[in-house]
Amino acid sequence: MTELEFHLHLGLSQQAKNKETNKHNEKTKRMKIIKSFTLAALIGLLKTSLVCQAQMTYDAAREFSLTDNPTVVWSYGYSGSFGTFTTFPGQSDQSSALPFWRPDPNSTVPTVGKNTSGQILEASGNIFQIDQMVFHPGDSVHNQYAMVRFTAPKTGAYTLTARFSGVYALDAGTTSDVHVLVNGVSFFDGAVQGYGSEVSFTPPSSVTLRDGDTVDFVVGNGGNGYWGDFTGLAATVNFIRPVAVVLYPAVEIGWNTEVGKSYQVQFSTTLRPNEWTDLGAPVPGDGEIKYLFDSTRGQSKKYYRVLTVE
Ligand SMILES: [Ca+2]
Repeated sequence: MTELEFHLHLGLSQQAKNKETNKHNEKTKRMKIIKSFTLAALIGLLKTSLVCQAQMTYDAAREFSLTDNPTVVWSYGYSGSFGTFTTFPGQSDQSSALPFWRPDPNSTVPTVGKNTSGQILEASGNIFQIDQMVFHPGDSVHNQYAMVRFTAPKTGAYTLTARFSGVYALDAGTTSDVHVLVNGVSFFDGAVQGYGSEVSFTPPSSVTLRDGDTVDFVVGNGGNGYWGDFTGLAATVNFIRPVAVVLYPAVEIGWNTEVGKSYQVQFSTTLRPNEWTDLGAPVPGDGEIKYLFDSTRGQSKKYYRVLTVE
């Protein structure tokens, strides 16, 4: 293989992406006309939809379930690897005043639970407020995170709030690391240090989620051991409006070809020598320019090259 042409860097700002998209649309007038009709039709649907769509607030503590996991938009789980999620398999102690979800009947942590006793509970140095939702990371052997997951029931614009608080009142109190992830990628990172310590997060603008996208509320052990790391969680996710049209910039790669030669397009997100991946199958040359489309949705940087395959 020999490298034929170019590297195309897609580390574009949203404004630059829009500019590129506009250029592309100008070149493809026929497509633009079709898109205009499509958008007009969708905007009509959006107006109709807005009349029927009411704002919906989902509250993790209010909707906590001891019996169902997942329950509507919420699920309870854990992770030994940051960004992944395993649903608690179903064990919960429903006879306790402070019932929890757990990985198995023999484990106490990681866990997610709620004080449903109707009174403030004090246990093993923890002070659980009435109706407070709490979670606790796993032990020092497994270093697991405890997680509460919101799964978007429909595509739209959402706002969200998260407040994490220290629950363990002895010694140094709760010492945990807390996070909000969107589709497994960190959106907020913070730390709770001490009983009553609070860390809050509210994004400055709405977040667009598609049907099935996830928002995870996560607690870890803070890097200093898991003992006494019960952390309170108050989390709400608010559906505020539907998004009928979502446009993402993509890339179209074109290159000159020769008869008798074959061409392989590859992409990389790192530019490291061994981290190139084939984009589709080799393309036989015929003397004309060949084109290939690729999605860049969700990727801040993507590089391309075209190789001749002898
Ligand atoms: Ca800790």
